[in-house]
Amino acid sequence: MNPILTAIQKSAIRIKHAIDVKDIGYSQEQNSSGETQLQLDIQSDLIIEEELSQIEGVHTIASEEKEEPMILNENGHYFIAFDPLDGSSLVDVNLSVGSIFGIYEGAFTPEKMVASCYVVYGPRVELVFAYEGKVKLYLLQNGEFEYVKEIHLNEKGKINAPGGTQQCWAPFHKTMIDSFFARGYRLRYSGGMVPDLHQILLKGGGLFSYPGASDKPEGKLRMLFEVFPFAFIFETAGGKAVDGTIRVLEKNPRHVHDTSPCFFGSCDEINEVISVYAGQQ
Ligand code: AHM
Ligand code: MG
Repeated sequence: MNPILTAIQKSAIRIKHAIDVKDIGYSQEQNSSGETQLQLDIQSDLIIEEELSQIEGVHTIASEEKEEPMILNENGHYFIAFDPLDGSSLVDVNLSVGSIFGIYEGAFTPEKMVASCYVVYGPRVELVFAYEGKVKLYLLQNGEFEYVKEIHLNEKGKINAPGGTQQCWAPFHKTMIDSFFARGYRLRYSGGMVPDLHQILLKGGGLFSYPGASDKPEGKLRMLFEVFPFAFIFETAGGKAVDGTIRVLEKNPRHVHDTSPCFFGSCDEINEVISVYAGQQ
């Protein structure tokens, strides 16, 4: 697992550099020297592909930026699914973005998941890695990721991060979200899944939701690239991740880009989601 973590760290340093220097959103095709400029998310995808290609143990990669999985080494046994730059449209307005990784042994199915990781590119670059029952936070300092601490969720938090288009929510979903606010939960939603979930993890708990709604019955977030990695991290940190009814890690996408409604949080809030959604069946 160490070589994979090292490859992710190297990718993160290169992606951070690309975010810092690129004028994405202003020039799309060519830079001043006439070189083709790749969109930042494509560039991030290529960086990660390049770094993971150098690790012998990696069998297959799947990326939000690639239509189909790509076999790197038939003799490897790790399968890695990643969203190279989640929330990339937020770079133009200088909000935080992230990279997300799910690491599997033998196949892209949640029961084969062995580790998961994300990187937040914010005022600081931080990396969170869940493996062998622990969730660890690292901070990029002087070109290296230094271990900071373990992350544990409390039973209950104070943050409410409700995703999706409100006018398309089911009425019972709106009532549930409103009732959290009525009990003092504070709105924290940037539109970047990585910083929004990072905040809930570091502040001890709360609720992030991206429900199925009339405009997107299966939600927006992709199981392999966004939902499973965070579900693994939340469960390892002592929280829960469900689709409203069942653990998201009990679902199996039929296609690599399939989405699912999702709710991440501490146990108290997620138990409430399950009971509200059960009342609607
Ligand atoms: P992306 O993969 O195209 O960047 O979209 C994913 C992002 C998530 O980071 C975030 O939680 C969600 O889209 C926000 O969606 P919305 O603007 O509908 O609330
Ligand atoms: Mg994404």
